[in-house]
Amino acid sequence: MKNQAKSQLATGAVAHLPTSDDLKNSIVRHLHGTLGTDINKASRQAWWSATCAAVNEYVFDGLRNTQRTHYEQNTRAVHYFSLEYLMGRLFSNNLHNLGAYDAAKQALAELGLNIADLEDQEEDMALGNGGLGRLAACFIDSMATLNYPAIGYGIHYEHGLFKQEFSDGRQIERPDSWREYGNPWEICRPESVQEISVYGYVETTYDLQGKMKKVWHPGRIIKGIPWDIPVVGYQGSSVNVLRLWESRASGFFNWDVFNSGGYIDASRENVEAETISKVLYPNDETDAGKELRLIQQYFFCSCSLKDIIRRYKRTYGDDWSQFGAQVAIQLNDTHPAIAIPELMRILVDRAEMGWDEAWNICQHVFAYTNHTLLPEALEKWSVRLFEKVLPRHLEIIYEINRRFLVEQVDVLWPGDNEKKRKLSIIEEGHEHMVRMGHLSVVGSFRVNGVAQIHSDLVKSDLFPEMVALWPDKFTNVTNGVTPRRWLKACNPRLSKLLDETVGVDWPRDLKQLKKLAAYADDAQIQDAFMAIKHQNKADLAQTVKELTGVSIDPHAMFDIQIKRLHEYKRQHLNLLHILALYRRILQNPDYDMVPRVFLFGAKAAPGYKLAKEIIYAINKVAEKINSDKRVKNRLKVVFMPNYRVTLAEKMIPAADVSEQISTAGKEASGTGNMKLALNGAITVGTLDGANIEIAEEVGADNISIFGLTVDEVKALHAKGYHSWDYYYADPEIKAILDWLETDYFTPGKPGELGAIKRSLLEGGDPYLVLADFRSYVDAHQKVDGWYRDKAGWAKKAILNTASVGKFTSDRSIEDYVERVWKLEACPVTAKP
Ligand code: GPW
Repeated sequence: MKNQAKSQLATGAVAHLPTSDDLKNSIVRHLHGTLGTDINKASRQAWWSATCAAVNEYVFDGLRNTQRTHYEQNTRAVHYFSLEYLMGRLFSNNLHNLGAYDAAKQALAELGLNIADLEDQEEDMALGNGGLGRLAACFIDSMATLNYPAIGYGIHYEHGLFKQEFSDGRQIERPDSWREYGNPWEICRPESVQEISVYGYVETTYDLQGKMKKVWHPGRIIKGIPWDIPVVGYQGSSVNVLRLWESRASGFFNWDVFNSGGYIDASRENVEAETISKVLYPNDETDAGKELRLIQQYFFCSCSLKDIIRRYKRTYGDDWSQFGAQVAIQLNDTHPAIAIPELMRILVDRAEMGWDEAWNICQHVFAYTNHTLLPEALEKWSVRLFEKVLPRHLEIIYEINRRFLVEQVDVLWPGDNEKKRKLSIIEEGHEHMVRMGHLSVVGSFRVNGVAQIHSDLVKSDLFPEMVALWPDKFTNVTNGVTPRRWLKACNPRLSKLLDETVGVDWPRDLKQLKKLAAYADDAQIQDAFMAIKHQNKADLAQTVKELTGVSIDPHAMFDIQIKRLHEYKRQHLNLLHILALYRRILQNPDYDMVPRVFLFGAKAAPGYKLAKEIIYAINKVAEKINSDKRVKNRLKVVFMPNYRVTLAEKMIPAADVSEQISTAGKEASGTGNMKLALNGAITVGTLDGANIEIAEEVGADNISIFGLTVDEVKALHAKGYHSWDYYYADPEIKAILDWLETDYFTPGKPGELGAIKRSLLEGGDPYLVLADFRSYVDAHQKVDGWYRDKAGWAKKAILNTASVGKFTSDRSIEDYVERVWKLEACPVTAKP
């Protein structure tokens, strides 16, 4: 009853938040009227669908009120363009944000159902690879919560990120068919269909006044159909929209072929058109350079721009003067950068606007977030491919570049061809390439990195000349994570303790957690905090048993590394440490260490050979260690299969130690680091990305920092790094690497795990694993010592939770609003 009374208090877009009786009635009504079944024979799937339909009555109510308010207020809005949205499940998230989770739990209990069982009916919506896609999901949650008029635009992939299985320790990819049995959270909007063009050629024509005009004769026309996913702000504040485009063959285009007997050709064209939104590219931080990927990027950018323009014209007709004031577009990395020449094309070719006026509009609309400095992730498209797929856009890019080089570069550095070569949007080499990062900087009014050190490096190392041209263009917005999903929903036990100690406002005002610091030495709170951690660990142990068959002891220290598999993230450094501990145990049966469970979760891009070898090596080492009686449970190693948002929600609340061990300068920010610290894990980390800011917030006593700094990494590379020196100088390193090459972990098959050693020695160890090894082992030794002091550890864990309020995505969004978007919040009230 208390919960019911509380949920009624919320105000915002949703007029009446549901009580458990409301939900119960509605669920049964939907079971009958929507699912065509009844309570005696309904499957779990049917119950889940009926419950979602019941929840949607409130969600859609909020959606209507929000859209009406935005239309009436005619507010400036931000349009978030992203190829990826890693949403995870929406059922419990929507319930929590509606303030109706407890009501639903009760309603379902009264119907004889367990809410957790229903939650497990839902597939993850995995339309993203990792951090970049999950950031987009956190941001749209925060924008709705803070009442900012915002739309997320992206692609409605039929298949999201592949599912991962292990076969004899090796990664196998299986297709993800998240929508096979429908998706209750999306609404198809056929009335807002768009058409876009690709391929073809450009004709130069002249009108009667002799004015030149470019006419693009496309080779293909493709339809984009929008699916809207409501994004429920916390306590039902606003309900915004994530609009995802699905590609279809354009009907009329195929009709002739069809009628002339070309049924097969016509259906082939259908297949090709529908291929565009068929599958998410599984490469994280690598530029595949594939034709279909460029078409995906253009497809959703063009559909989205036309959608924005259609909405704008409803109010302003052909008066473009307010476009820059009404529309902000945030480019999530360079993946949607093609939107810049596309808007130029629409303005210049279609609206017949002069170039300068059109360019002025673009430069008031676009802002660009850079998420990486890794050279292999900086997108480049070959001019040849561009010419084939988007011939008119290539011409426009050439003109943008010509003017940039003449009007900007040559003015600041007259006659300096080296500067022009370096700054040109077109890279000259044996194959000419379009540099999408350069295009994004030139076409945007603001450029930001995602953590302070990363933003500094964007300026100093990536685009120093651009900074000289436009010093005020560059800024920082440190990433954040939504505390609704990453604390309130995933860690209900800790959330309850927080409600009781710091009050109930922390989910929308995370700085409130600071009040918890006053209890860091309080024995009762320490016990409560650690009891919660223990329960979460026991729950995870159960999941581990079910998924892998491995038994782990919740009394052991849980040491967790969860993130995509990448050399720069250095999962193999973690593995070398595990091998060092194992070897010490074998050499000294009484080796004294705090029992530890090392848990990994990571997918490797299907074509990333070494990443897959690292997964294989961890699995093989795990097998050996977990079955070795001599270890006496001091060590366990578990690689969780199919790491995804839903698994993260189970692992993060159970972590004692958070592994954030990238080579300094390589991880732009990281966001898992924030989630783990928020849930009371202690970080073992390098001074990289947001780790630096986490260390500032939690203080040196509550984090274990190791390794070379960014400056030291640069200095080492400058003087020449020789990984062999570490191999010969450090007997433990030598022994471990040699061990990996024997058949100890792969009986009868020596050399099976040799790839890691080869990359670290012959390969030159590009990410300085061996250089950081010793200091990494020491950082863990320190953590081992800390853990032996129960009260001391509890204090550190509590202070981590208490100190990381800065890393809410609400703060990131407020930073964007202030430094980039200049938006006004638009509170929504429900129509009575
Ligand atoms: F290469 N990030 C990611 F910059 O998850 F585009 N995928 C990507 O393709 C790229 C970046 C890209 C990540 C960064 O690695 C991580 O450090 C950062 O926290 C995250 O983006 C969100 O900013």
